[in-house]
Amino acid sequence: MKKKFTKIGGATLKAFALSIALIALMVLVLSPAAQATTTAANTKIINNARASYNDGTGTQYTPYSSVTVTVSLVSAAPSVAILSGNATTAYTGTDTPVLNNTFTVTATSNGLDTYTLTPNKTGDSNTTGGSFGTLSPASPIQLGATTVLSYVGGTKTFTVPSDGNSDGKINGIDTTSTVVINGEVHTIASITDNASGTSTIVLNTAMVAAVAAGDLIAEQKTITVPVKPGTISANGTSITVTKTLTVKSGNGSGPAQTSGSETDTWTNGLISFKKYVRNTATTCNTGNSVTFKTIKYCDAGVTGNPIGSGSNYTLEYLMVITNSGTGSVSAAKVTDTLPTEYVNYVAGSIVYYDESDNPHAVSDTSGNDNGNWTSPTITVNVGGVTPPVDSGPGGNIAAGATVHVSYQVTII
Ligand SMILES: [Ca+2]
Ligand SMILES: [Ca+2]
Repeated sequence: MKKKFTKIGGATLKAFALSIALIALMVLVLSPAAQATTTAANTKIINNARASYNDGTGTQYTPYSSVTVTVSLVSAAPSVAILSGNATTAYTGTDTPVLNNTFTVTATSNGLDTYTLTPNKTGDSNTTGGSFGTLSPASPIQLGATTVLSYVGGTKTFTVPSDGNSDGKINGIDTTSTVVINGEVHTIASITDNASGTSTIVLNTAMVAAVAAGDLIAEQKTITVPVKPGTISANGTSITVTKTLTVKSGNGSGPAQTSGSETDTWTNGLISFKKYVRNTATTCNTGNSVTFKTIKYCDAGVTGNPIGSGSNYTLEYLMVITNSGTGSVSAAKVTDTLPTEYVNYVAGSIVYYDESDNPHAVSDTSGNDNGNWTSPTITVNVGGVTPPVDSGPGGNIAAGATVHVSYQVTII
């Protein structure tokens, strides 16, 4: 840590006395082994010098001189760390939901400094453009800092230099502050803020690591950056937004530090839906087909006889619902309206197959399970092992999962 010294006081001195005072001050500056490794801003370095001599007439003189130096604030790049890691949520619409990223910012200046906060979008994908909401707390922020003079009575209590102003804060640190000392995070139990000499800081918890004179007591704050996903470009594909946080000391004119990169992801489900049919008495061989639980269904070329013919009159439909997106879908419901002038629904024939292909019979009555037949429409809530009751919204289908619904009709 560099030091700057500002001369704020002095006197008209005889050359001899002045030289003594300056030599004393130089010793003070040039003997770091005897001094703190870092000195807090606003520390008053008060140096008293006294000369004594005999002017040759036998008269003793002892002129006295004092000079006070105030240590300046030296802005330094803060420490900026990601507190919450990469986050993932399901996209639900333009700029929703917002994901909150948190960062810790820790002072490294030697006193109360003002820091500007700037989130930087370093990349995004599958969106019209991710953006940021208002930071909390808003930029700029202030972080206090001071330095240890000594332990007092254990490992919770420190003396620190007075900041020259008894205002209830020591270089910006008070009982609401979170501070970092030698890498340990602590809260403040109490402070004694004296106008001169030394002040005192008492921690709530004892230090584990050793602390030496000159170690920084640095305030830390947590910054929340709200990240908005923008509007999705391609359904079924995730949105990503990558960002960093840059923090500049010296109210934006001092050294800066930028956090590591953090990527948020908004998943998006996408349902593909396909209906197939088979005649339960024959095997279909036309069009596109799917084999489900060893039975083949087709999307074309299936034939059947009217029920009055006595054979080949039962058709079985199979609906395949696949989530091919990156996120789950919700409120998944299937409805199918039958051409009742040509077919009759086979009572009790609805079966729901869950994501593990396990069958679940669905009663034709409304409100007692996840589906019903209310002529001319079949309604089935789907998703999960036990989808929600059909009087409400449908269920959730996980990314990559497939569910099925089947039912039968006879040809009139
Ligand atoms: Ca103060
Ligand atoms: Ca039912």
